[in-house]
Amino acid sequence: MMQMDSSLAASTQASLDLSAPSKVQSISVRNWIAQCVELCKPDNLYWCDGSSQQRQELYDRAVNEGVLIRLNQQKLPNCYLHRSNPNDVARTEQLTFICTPSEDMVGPTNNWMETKAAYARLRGLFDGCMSGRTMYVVPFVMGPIGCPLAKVGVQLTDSIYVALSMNIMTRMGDVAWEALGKSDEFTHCLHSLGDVNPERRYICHFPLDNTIWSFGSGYGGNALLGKKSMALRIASFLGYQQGWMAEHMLLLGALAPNGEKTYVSAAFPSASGKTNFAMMTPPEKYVREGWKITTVGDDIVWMWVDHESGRLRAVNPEAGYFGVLPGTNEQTNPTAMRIMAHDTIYTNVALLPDGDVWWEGKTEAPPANCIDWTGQPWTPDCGRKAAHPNSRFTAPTANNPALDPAANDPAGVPVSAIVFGGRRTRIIPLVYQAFNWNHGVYVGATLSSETTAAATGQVGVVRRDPMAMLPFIGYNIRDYLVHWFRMRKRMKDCPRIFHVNWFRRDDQGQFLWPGFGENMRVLKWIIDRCHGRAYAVETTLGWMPRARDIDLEGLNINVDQLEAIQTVENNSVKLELLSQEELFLKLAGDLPKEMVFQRELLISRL
Ligand code: OXD
Ligand code: MN
Repeated sequence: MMQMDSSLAASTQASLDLSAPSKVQSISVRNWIAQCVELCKPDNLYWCDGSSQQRQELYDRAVNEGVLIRLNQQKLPNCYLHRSNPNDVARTEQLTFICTPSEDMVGPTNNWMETKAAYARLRGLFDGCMSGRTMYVVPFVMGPIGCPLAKVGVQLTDSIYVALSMNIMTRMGDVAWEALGKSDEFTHCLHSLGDVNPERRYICHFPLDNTIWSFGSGYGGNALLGKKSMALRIASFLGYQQGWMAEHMLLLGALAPNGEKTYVSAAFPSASGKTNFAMMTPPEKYVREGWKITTVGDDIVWMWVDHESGRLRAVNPEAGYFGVLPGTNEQTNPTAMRIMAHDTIYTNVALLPDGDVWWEGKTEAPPANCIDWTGQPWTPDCGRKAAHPNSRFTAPTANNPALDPAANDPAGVPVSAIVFGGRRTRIIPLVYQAFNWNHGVYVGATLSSETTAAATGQVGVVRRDPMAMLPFIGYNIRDYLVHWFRMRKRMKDCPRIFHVNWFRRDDQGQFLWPGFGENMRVLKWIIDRCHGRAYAVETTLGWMPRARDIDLEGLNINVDQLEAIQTVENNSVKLELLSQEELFLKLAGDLPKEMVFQRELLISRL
């Protein structure tokens, strides 16, 4: 850990008032902030308290500094637009590191840097990086206040956009100092935009020090350190040590007409519809019958086993949504459209002449003209996209008209089903259920998906993305998989595990399943399976509904077409098995034995 004398910090920054407000009771936090000031040498310190008055002050300041553009306040009250540096629009997995003394701790799926070497390299970058700038002190809590898993983090950042975004995405401000009290247990998050140069961009995690250092990027997944860095990478490691789970999952509640409530979590890779599924508006017919879907979370869940019931319970550690915009509209996600109608930061979308915003897919017809996400004039025939493919909205969960009543309950909610889903054009059927927990872990571990714009790199390439966690497992995947298998033994009544694929296409490239709200029909089968009600047949892959077990009433799809979506060819499964080889070889001698057995069982079913 970085060791520095805090009195030294005070002397070199003579003009800077370092004195922490009295509400900051933790000596450890005070010393750490002093050390970071000494290193980064900001001109000012700004203590974010989470008040609405201060939030307004920061928005005004961000507008004056040109970091945010105030949008049409009649149409979009308290909404702002941010344009990032064009080189800084997505997570940069190749520049993301787990830093530990030995490489074995991070395994074959992470980039590794040796702890001391990483601190040395980054200290060089952080040295003086905030001179002429303000350092924002952003205390925050991940998890509902009072939840046994809730965790305090403190982020120091020179980005006002990051400070304001953290205010939305986390429980930010004095509430965190209260939760921390005199304790020294907090995640140390140091962040600087630096000169936003990809050559000097590092997102480094030090799980053994409960520390994250992120330099050179302002992009959400790289810079809002409570999210991917703390609530997934650091938390997954803590969960492994302490017997709970941090997962890249949405969490929804399904209220049936008879009052039965079922909670379902689902892991889909980045930008593959978690937000849409978590906020799903069921088809008319279901709404009329009295079905209601409510959101607990759309990106991350923390899950633990309740000792009394032996069941898995879950919370959403976040307090906001950082959702993908292209393709989001009144039809695909009306709830999201309500959520982002006020108190929202839009990033990298187009600006309309009347101060409203636009992105591809928001309306069928594009605007006649606008300013694109880079600030250039745009017309529909100019050959460029108006919004970036990974443009985002950042909005508080409190804006959600369908927020689950238990979304902030520190006791969490019981999880009945875990759904894994990939983006697969071919081979993989619409839905099947794993035979049991261990088979489900194998299904999740071999999850594959076509890559999206959420991370830099080629889009549309099939990659194995175990549990949709490939970029977020903060330790060795071998231990992560073993942890999943072992969790079964902690539970008396474990969730059922399913696999879905909304993205299968026909030979003409047309989607075979309409997706979005119609996914309710698949969810209904999943819920009925959890409660021991729906029929399924045993197949090579798992338990599958017969075509007549999925409700198709009111859909333009007949039983034969549904059968086509559910078809599984043995030859295709063989190809899948071969393409899993890459993952198996990566793990090589470290492969948990259950993975080998499950694979053999699948082969034996062919
Ligand atoms: C996200 C991601 O932003 O997974 O949620 O990249
Ligand atoms: Mn995500």
